[in-house]
This record gives sequence, C-alpha cells and structure tokens, in this order.
Amino acid sequence: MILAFIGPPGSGKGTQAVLIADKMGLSHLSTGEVLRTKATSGTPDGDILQKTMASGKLVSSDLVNDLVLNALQSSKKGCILDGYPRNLDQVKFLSKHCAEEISSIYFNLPRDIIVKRITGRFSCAQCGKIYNSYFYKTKIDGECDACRSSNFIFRKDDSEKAIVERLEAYDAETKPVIDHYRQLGLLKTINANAPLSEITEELYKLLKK
Ligand code: B4P
Repeated sequence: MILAFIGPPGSGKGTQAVLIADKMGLSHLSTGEVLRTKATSGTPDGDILQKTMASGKLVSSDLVNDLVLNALQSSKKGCILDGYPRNLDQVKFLSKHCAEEISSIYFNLPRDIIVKRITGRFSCAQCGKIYNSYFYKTKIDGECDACRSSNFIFRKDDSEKAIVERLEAYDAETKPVIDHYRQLGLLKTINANAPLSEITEELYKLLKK
C-alpha cells in the first residue's frame, strides 16, 4: 500500500500521517521533515536547502525523489508519503519507480484556516510532536504531552512572508497533481477542517475500504 498525502501547506498531512502510520503499521516518510534535518547539517548543500525552504519555495525534485526511492525500497508493509508528490515531475518519477497502485488522499482546507494553522504551528524538539497555539496547545504549558521535553521548535518557513510563496507554489505546482490523480480516479478527498480525531477516524475508514 502506497499512500500519498497531498494538500496545501498546513492542512495537517504530517499530523495525520504519524497517527495513521502507527494505527496501520505503515512506514512514514515526511519529505519536509527529512529536508529540514538535512538543512541543519552545516554543509554548503544544507545552507542552500535552508534558504530555499525558508523562502517557501519547493526544493529540487532530484533530491526529494532520491529520498522517496529509498523509502519505497525499505518499506515492507507499505508507506505513507507525506508531502509527496508535490509537482508533476514527481508524479512521473513515482509512477515509474513504484510497482504498487498509489492511493492519494487530498486534504481539503479553506485558505483562511491555512494561515492560522501555519502561523500557530510549533513542535517538540525532542520527539517531533506537532502542536498549534490556536488549536492544539500542550496540556501543560511549556511541556510536551508525549515526552515531557520543554524545548520547542518554530519553523523558519512559517513566517507570514513565506506563506505567500508557499501558497503560490501550491497553486502552480501541486494543484495539477491533485487534478491528475482525480482524473485517474485515484484521489480520495477528506475534509481537513474538522477536529483532529475525527479526521483520523475518517481517514482510517476510507483506507480500510
Ligand atoms: P511540509 O513539511 O510537507 O509541511 P506542510 O505542508 O506545511 O505541513 P502539513 O500539511 O504536514 O501540516 P501539519 O500536520 O504540520 O513541507 C515544508 C517544505 O518542505 C515545503 O515548503 C518545501 O520547501 C519542502 N518540501 C517538502 N516536500 C517536498 C517535495 N515533495 N518537493 C519539493 N519540496 C518539498 O499541520 C499544520 C498545523 O495545523 C499544526 O500546527 C497542527 O497542530 C495543526 N493542525 C493539524 N490538524 C489540525 C486540525 N484537524 N485542526 C486544527 N489544527 C490542526
């Protein structure tokens, strides 16, 4: 089973991918998460990556495609591709290198909600759990619910300035991906504007069909 979670920035793909992978015993590749780690490597390539991501642009498909190829080769029961494919070149690469049928899930979220989701986002520096200062705060102020760490990260690309660029990249490059899978009958849509646990349940039911 290869699942591609696609949607606008901040639509909750990463939040749900962790929960569904755990529930269904699938592996999970967040291209964004791996790229963020690479960006902090302190190398010249890492510095270029950091600049590209902070500006809100997509990074080179060659780099992302390699990550995906590795994930596909090492996944046993199936894999969630969280944030991939994000343009039509990546769609082509995936269909060439993936023998299994791809199910894509489109996280549909109105634009006015996207901004709060992004500007409110922060995550635990130790375990990576994602929170939101408007919608999903920690239960105890300043302490991660999962691992009790008190270190949190705010992403550089979650600035108001970068959001504009990210939405432009989404409209120009990722919307055609959604249209492509829809035309092939390989797209399932979920309402991403609902409470987190409801979305997990809806996704689980959809994927069990
Ligand atoms: P990603 O890391 O994929 O980030 P995203 O699209 O912004 O976020 P996501 O949808 O996962 O939202 P989240 O669960 O965190 O991409 C970052 C960058 O990496 C890209 O801009 C690009 O530069 C690069 N990149 C990644 N993949 C690439 C590719 N394939 N090709 C080229 N470049 C690539 O949720 C957002 C917030 O909402 C959180 O605060 C969360 O707590 C909250 N939230 C989640 N669900 C909620 C709900 N139901 N209700 C209320 N709040 C909710």
